[in-house]
Amino acid sequence: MKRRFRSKFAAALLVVAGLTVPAQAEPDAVKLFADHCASCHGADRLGGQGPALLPENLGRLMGPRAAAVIADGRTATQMPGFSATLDKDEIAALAAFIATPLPKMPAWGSLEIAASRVIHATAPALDRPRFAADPLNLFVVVETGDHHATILDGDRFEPLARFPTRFALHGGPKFTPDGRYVFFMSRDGWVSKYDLWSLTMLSEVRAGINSRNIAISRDGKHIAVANYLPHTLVMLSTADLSVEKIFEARDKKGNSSRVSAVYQAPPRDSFIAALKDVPEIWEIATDPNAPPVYPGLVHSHEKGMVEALQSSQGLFALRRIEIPEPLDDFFFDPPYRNLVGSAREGKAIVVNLTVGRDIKQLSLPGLPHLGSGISWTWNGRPVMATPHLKEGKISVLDMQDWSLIKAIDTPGPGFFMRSHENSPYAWTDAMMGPKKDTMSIIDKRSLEIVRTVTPAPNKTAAHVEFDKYGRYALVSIWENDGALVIYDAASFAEIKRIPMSRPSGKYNVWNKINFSDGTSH
Ligand code: DHE
Repeated sequence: MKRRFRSKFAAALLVVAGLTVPAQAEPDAVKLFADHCASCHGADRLGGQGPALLPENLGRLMGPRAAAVIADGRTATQMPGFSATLDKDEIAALAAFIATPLPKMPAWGSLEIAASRVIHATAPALDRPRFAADPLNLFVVVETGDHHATILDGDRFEPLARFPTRFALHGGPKFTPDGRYVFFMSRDGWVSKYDLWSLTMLSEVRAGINSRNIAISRDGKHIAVANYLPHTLVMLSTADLSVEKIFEARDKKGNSSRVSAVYQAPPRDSFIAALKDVPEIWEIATDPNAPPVYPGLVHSHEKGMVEALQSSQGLFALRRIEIPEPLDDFFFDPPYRNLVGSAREGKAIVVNLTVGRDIKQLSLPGLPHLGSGISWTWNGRPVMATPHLKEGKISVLDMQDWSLIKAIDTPGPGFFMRSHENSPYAWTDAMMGPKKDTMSIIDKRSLEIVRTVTPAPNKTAAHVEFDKYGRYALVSIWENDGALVIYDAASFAEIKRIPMSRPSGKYNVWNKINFSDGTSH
């Protein structure tokens, strides 16, 4: 800063003296990046010890926010601040540079994925965990403030382990059906396998450049990774994170698409994938004995011709479900017969997976966040409820005819919603609005808000998860100096508060492996 001020002052003196001023050179962002950033973030900006610096991966961390991180660094990470080394214009040039897409996206296929694999340890042969706590009532807490995860004993609420994770984990971690192993995914495409019984990080692989989420197969043998960059759906073996298959995401006409998410459909023994840019939903068999499906004709860009794809059967057989328009953010009914997906302009579409077509259009304004929906039985009818990202309400829908039963007004637009089979209450936040510090508790019988709690005034409260028995509700205070607040789920009294660094989500092993109706899947 001082350096630039001095040079501007000198330039002004030259003008006063009637001499010409050489034009002030713009900072050379490419050189600045090579000198100061490349050693950690990779010369190609695809990441290294630090995360990838691409607009697709940075999300909201762009412009002034990126400049602030470059200037001041990031607490509890190895990112130093550069305000003493670089002036304001140089920092602004770097922030603009990392917000510019790469001219050409590099290949990220099976060779690159395989080459990225890191084996940290081998899983020890154990017939039970190395700790006394109930392994099925553990919570995995993702702390995105300083990129760590905590393993919490769900009976005593004492941490058993805390370890660093990859930068910016997103989506729920996924568990093997026995609850022993958990898999995390970062927005940079890293998939990490952790052994909950020995509390050890085992292995990691980079399955994409910009990834969305992961799903695990019913038998726990395969992980699917949904990618925005490149446009692929990657199948990995859960045993050693090796690549089993890569699907290039193209519709029947050959149009390429980002894959916005992938989910496990346990009763169907399949993965269901949402394609962001084309009007298809994919179902991929995870049953080695799946019957044949006929994907039909596909335009092949590589060969410049239309070709008939072979029918496929067995493991990873691909079924294309054609829909009127691309759908995102899915909610599945408990038997996984229907899904509801968000379309544009306040519309949601119900797709019947058995017949493979759309069966109903719903008007759901206010941007419903269907992926956070939960279901229960109300007056003998199966219902689902979803928060809205742009309106302070919860929509409760009848899952037989998909009519709106009630729109419950809440203190503000929210992101997450949770309950448990053993609890009559559902909890939801208002984190997208001014009342971001409140959590509303809804009685699932009366469909009324019966209590609003404020865990920490003026601090964002979000994301609830119940313990295995539905006795306690764990709420996050979503700040870097945040906490996990444990409530008695019946009396709503606070039981305990554990300091944590922006605990973005917490996941109970039992609820996850049993696909509880009250939690995300
Ligand atoms: Fe998420 C889950 C998509 C932004 C925190 N988010 C999911 C899932 C999807 C999704 C498809 C389900 C995946 C799964 O668990 O397997 N999220 C999106 C978006 O499209 C969106 C709106 C934009 C984006 O940038 O991707 C988005 N999500 C966010 C955030 O800004 C949040 C609040 C902060 C963050 O860490 O990125 C956020 N998303 C989460 C969390 C879950 C999640 C904590 C897991 C919830 C759960 O309980 O399972």
